Amino acid sequence: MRLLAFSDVHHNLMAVRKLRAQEENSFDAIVVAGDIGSNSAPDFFKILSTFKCPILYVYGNWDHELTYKSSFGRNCHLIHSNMVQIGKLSFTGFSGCPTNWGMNPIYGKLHRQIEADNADVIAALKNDIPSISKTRRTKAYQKYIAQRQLAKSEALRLNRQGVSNAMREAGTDPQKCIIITHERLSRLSQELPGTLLHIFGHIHKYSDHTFKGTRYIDVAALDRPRPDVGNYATIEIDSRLEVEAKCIPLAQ
Ligand SMILES: [Mn+2]
Repeated sequence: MRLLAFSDVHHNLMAVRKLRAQEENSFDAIVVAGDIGSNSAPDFFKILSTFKCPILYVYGNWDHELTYKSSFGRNCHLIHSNMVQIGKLSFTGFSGCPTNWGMNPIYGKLHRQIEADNADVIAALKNDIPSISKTRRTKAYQKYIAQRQLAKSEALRLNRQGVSNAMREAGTDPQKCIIITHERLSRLSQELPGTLLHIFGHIHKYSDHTFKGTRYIDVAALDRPRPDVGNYATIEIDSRLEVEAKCIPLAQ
């Protein structure tokens, strides 16, 4: 099993074209750990679709305008608490992150509930422009703001739970499971001990380390390439995990 993994393109389609030109058609799957850039997504997936393998992706905060029903082609699979099986490996994870959950359905549901609970405050903010500063001093307004803040971390908790549930329901062996998210998942060793590999991005650097049997690989340097570090990775998964980090020279 050979994977190509990268993240945080931030509309930089030139980097993706270079990456494509540099690589052979030799992957079993491509993993994209979010922050494609909402408007660039159709072109981005068009380039990647020239690889003849499935593309597994999650959304990040830069993808907040993309719906969870968009289809970028039959080979492209949005990862969102679902399981995708490729060979002997299972892929799961979730889309969106607390920086901006965008259209994440779990966050959307929480958000709608808060809007309904605070309809009076929202109406006062909209309609009563001369006394907006007065509204902002009310307890009801403070409560509304506090609820909106809390919804971000609650969405994270529920999305994490969605991944655990999906793995449990599918009877997935964590040692054959790859978890993809935009932001690194903390406490993974407690919730899903023995997970084979966690691929993520968001913090713009390349890093690769192992903790309690799980390999953590941050592949988020594509938009800010440095010659001394990799900005995408090819990952061989057999009895052991071999990672080759690569760099795209963006200088002309
Ligand atoms: Mn990000």
